[in-house]
Amino acid sequence: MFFERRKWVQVKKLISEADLVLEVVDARNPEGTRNKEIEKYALKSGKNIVIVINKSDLVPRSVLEQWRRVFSKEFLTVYISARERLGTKKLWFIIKKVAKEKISNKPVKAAVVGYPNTGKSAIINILKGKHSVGTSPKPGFTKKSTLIKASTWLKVLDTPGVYREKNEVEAVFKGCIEPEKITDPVVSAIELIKKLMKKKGKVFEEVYGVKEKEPLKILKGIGKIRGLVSGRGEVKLGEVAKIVIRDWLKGKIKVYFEPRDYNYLNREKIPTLRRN
Ligand SMILES: Nc1nc2c(ncn2[C@@H]2O[C@H](COP(=O)(O)OP(=O)(O)OP(=O)(O)O)[C@@H](O)[C@H]2O)c(=O)[nH]1
Ligand SMILES: [Mg+2]
Repeated sequence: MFFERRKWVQVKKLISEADLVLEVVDARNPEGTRNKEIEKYALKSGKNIVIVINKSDLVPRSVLEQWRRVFSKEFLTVYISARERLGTKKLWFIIKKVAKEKISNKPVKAAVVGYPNTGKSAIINILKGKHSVGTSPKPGFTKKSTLIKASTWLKVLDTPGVYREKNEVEAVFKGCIEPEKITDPVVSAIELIKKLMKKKGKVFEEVYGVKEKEPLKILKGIGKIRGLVSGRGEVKLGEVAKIVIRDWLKGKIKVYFEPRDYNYLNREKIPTLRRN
């Protein structure tokens, strides 16, 4: 298993202290970046969950609607783009709706949780209306929690990203690790290329201008185009692999996954944890 135990302990504690949970997922792979363990924990602790599909600027609206529909069978779901500031009114509306269930005079505290790099801190900033917590293309950027007053009735809690994956390859695919910290970038990049090509065969030709179809040849091709070649004429594969992984993280490689990729359309019944 591939995860960071210390952050899990920290985030679970933060959830238990919050009134509701905003689970942020990446629009390019909403199911893959859903953290079902966190969802179960939040439900067990009696917290309502709202799924926030972020980075919706990278995905067509029809696909976002499909995701919203399937997720809505379990939790209230909204799609937004923190970068483009799209959907923020809807987000406020949904938070208000869920927060109303909390009858108290104190402001409601919403924990913003989810996989690394999904845009949790960016969402905190748009709810606050100004830059108040740091954001970064490096996954794992937020290390400590920060409580921000977003309005008279709402406090939002920024938390470190948490994931649990079976290996480094999966963690790279889901954008959990910063490229510099990957132990075997070439293996991860090759597997990433395979997955992305399966979804969109010509994506590497589109992004880098390489016509090759084999992952290793694609890496070599990119290396040659970018001039990442050693004195002896060998492509610096490790460096090229990190470039590809970084470009995937940043949304430069435009591939997204749909509910049918997760067999959602063939599922008779989506496991219902609880409706909000
Ligand atoms: N395209 C796009 N990029 C976004 C959006 N929101 C955030 N980003 C980018 O995604 C990267 C990660 O954003 P953060 O807000 O730092 O993500 P985080 O979830 O707080 O990440 P950790 O702190 O590492 O867990 C940054 O480079 C943001 O600029 C969005 O709506 N669209
Ligand atoms: Mg953050």
